Amino acid sequence: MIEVRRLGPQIGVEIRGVDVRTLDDADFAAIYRAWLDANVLVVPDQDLTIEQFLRYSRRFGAVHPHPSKMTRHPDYPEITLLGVDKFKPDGALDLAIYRRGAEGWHTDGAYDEEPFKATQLYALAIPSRGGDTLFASMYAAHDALPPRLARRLDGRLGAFTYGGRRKTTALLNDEDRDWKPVFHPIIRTHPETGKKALYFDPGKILGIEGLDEAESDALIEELTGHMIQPGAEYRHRWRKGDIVIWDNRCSYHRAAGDYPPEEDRIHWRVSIKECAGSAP
Ligand SMILES: O=C(O)CCC(=O)C(=O)O
Ligand SMILES: [Fe+2]
Repeated sequence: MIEVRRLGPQIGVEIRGVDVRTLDDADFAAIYRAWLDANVLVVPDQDLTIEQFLRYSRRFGAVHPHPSKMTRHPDYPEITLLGVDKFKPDGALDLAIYRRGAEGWHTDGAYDEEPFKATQLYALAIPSRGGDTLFASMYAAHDALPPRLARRLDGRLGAFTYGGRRKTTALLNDEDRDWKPVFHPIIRTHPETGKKALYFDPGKILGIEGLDEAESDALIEELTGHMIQPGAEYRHRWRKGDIVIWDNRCSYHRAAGDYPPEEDRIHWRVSIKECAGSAP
């Protein structure tokens, strides 16, 4: 029997009593609907090989290799390794690895022509304390926009690159750092739920089209303050064997980035898009 439990007041749902290796289409459809409804889906207690994790991930969409080539699994380019090789040869902590995803609230893949539909993580090793992942609803952020701001954003496009205004490209190879900006509406309608979201990422946005730089920077600053709404968050405390998938079209997330660096926190991670495409 599948058990469905809400985790947060607006986002987050946990499914128990399933083995994702043997899930039939009807049960998967129920899980997929629960995910669309709750934006973040947790399936605990799974015991997977890479092939099994990839097969399950492909039921959500097309799994694409992440642009950070240096953190790809050597044999499976679609798998990104989180938390692996976090010490440099001289013993220094590599902050780009250790604090990946912890620099601020964001959505994954806004820098892509076809932004990521979802990101899915599978927990292989979890530290004794810290290392949570935090989530928040973009629908709530949109719905709480003051009408004046919502009118100002209506129809506006944002320009996004991998490194954004700060050019944060430490995880990219040199040949991949010159990123061509892509454009997405800041108020974006979710293609499956039809609901509007504040689609915005302060770390990857370069500017808002049609505004001069100072106006655009001020608006980005103002929007950053609207991303997180009280009552629309969920904080995930990881256990080994957890699978967590989040919908990048309607949720923000960030890593807490606070676990003891000498302990392991390792995940397999996949980037999922709506459509199939070719690996770079
Ligand atoms: O490690 C985490 O908790 C999340 C990191 C992150 O932002 C990501 O995988 O996209
Ligand atoms: Fe992320």
